[in-house]
Amino acid sequence: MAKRVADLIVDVLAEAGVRRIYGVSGDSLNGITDSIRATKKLDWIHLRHEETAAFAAGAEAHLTGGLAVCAGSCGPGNLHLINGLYDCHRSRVPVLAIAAQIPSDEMGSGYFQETHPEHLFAQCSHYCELVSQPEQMPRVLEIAMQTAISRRGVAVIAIPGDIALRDAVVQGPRLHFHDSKASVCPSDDEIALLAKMLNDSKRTTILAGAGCAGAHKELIDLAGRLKAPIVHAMRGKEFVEYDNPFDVGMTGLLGFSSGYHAMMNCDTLLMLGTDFPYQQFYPKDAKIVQVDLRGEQIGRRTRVDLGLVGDVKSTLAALNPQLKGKRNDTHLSATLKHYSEARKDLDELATDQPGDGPIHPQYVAKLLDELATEDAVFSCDVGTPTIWAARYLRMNGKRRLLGSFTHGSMANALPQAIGSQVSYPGRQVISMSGDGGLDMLMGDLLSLAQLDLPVKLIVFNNSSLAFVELEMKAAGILDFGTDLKNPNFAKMAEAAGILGLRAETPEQVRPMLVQALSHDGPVLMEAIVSRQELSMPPSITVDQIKGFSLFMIKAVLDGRGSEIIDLAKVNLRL
Ligand SMILES: Cc1cc2nc3c(=O)[nH]c(=O)nc-3n(C[C@H](O)[C@H](O)[C@H](O)COP(=O)(O)OP(=O)(O)OC[C@H]3O[C@@H](n4cnc5c(N)ncnc54)[C@H](O)[C@@H]3O)c2cc1C
Ligand SMILES: Cc1ncc(C[n+]2csc(CCOP(=O)(O)OP(=O)(O)O)c2C)c(N)n1
Ligand SMILES: [Mg+2]
Repeated sequence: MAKRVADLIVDVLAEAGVRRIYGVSGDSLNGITDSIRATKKLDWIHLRHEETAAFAAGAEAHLTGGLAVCAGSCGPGNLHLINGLYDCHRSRVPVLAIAAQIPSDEMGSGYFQETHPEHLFAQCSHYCELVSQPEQMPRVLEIAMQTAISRRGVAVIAIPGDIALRDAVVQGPRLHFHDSKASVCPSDDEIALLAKMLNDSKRTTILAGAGCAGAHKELIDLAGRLKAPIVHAMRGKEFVEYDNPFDVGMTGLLGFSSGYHAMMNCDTLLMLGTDFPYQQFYPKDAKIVQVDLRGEQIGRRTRVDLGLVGDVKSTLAALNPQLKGKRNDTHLSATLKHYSEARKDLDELATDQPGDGPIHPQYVAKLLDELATEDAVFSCDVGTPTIWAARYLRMNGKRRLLGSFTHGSMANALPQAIGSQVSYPGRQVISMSGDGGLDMLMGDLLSLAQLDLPVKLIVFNNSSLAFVELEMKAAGILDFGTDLKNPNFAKMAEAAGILGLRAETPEQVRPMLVQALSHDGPVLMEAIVSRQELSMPPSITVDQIKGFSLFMIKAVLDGRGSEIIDLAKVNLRL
């Protein structure tokens, strides 16, 4: 039988090492799904919502470093991919999206389900093209794949269902995909200039981000030579924090006061592979050096005195031998001391309190960290679970941490856990979900049972959109539109064929987590956690204090005095 374009697509993907496609089927995708069924060269990961498919593919790409693929049927089917694709694109993970299109002879007529994916996805992709005849294949597909891999991000092909069913003209792949490992090093002159700046500095602080992946040894060597504390940005946590005697925590609103002060008190800030976005957390007077693989990243977040294009590993390999002389370690020891105090304060917030509660979410997160396996994969929802993950999960070089850190979309954790578990069936995968986050893409709870994915779904049930509530309070406005009237999630999980557990008191948390983590199948464990758990910025600004007292006044005027007492009860417990 003649090969169809759909078969060619499957061949090219399989040949390039792609193992599966995440998606929801539909008429215009029939050619492709039928070819997957018949050839058995790829797995079809059948989900309930296309947004889940895109997030799941992004998680696979993040963990493996390789290309992952998702697909949606024409019109609304592929439109549902969009939020997940934005996340993948902004996180710079290589993902190919196949957006099926309406019949080619109907295009332009306003036909049933007609949209224009090549316009819709233009903003969240490096490449986005319509396949309008078989002769374009596999070239267009291969360009899309090559672009996603080499520029790291999303590429989209839109293909009408009828074109996928036509006979292929070219019969096989024409490209071998090679993940380039080229190294990029600044010039000798630039390295010498950087070495001089650092040799002249008395108090250097390093801000290390996700671009330090694979350069741990060089980074630690550098910090030792400079006697420099290392602050990390959130996406750098999994690559920087472990086996690191120079670690002083994260900075930013969710960070540690020690990370904040280490940056504010340095005379030279060395930014390595980071795009830490918050301008107000950069020092005003220090000299700033930024090293990034992408020249266009330099100077985006702060003024920069010296910007170098290079990968962290090669740059440090060239730089480190040029850092000379004995250095005073006053700055380092002061920041390390500060870090251990800040760490202690946060750990004290993460204890259980026997009795009727409340369960502190920090306690759940700390126990999760303690009980999870050495190579667990964690995902955390945008909302307070991101805070608990940042502060209480310890990375070790084998554990991984996924979030929607750049795009900042809710409901990422469950879909990312699905993609992680599908790609690593033997690993423990833990989703730290908000109740609001779980609600948003709840349909794919059913996928855990259907696909028999032993994901450990831990729900921080605070009956609210708590992070937003906190933002509203900090901004001095009354919280509004943040209540969640929740079902019993554990019972709901049971009804879906998933083990459901519900911890209502602190004493229940540890035994239930042990049970959940050792369960041989999917499990949802909800913990009824306190709602008003403050996660204060490392340095509380006058404005923020103003905001809080304003909230108090408004709340009192509004007759909500009891809420302030609740807030005090939870937070003044030290
Ligand atoms: C609710 C919420 C709150 C948050 N609060 C905080 C917070 O308080 N603190 C915080 O830190 N983050 C916080 N984040 C995350 C934040 O938005 C950013 O995503 C994060 O700080 C960026 O981390 P990064 O710089 O390590 O990674 P990225 O933004 O991914 O930047 C990595 C940089 O490294 C470069 N690069 C890649 N590879 C290499 C290489 N080999 N060599 C050199 N350069 C390379 C890239 O070009 C890029 O510029 C929060 C997110 C959410 C959702
Ligand atoms: C898709 C989307 N919608 C809205 C927001 C704004 N937002 C950020 S965090 C958050 C609340 C999350 O609630 P939940 O998952 O319950 O976590 P919590 O903060 O309560 O722990 C909201 C609404 C967002 N980031 N993404
Ligand atoms: Mg919530």
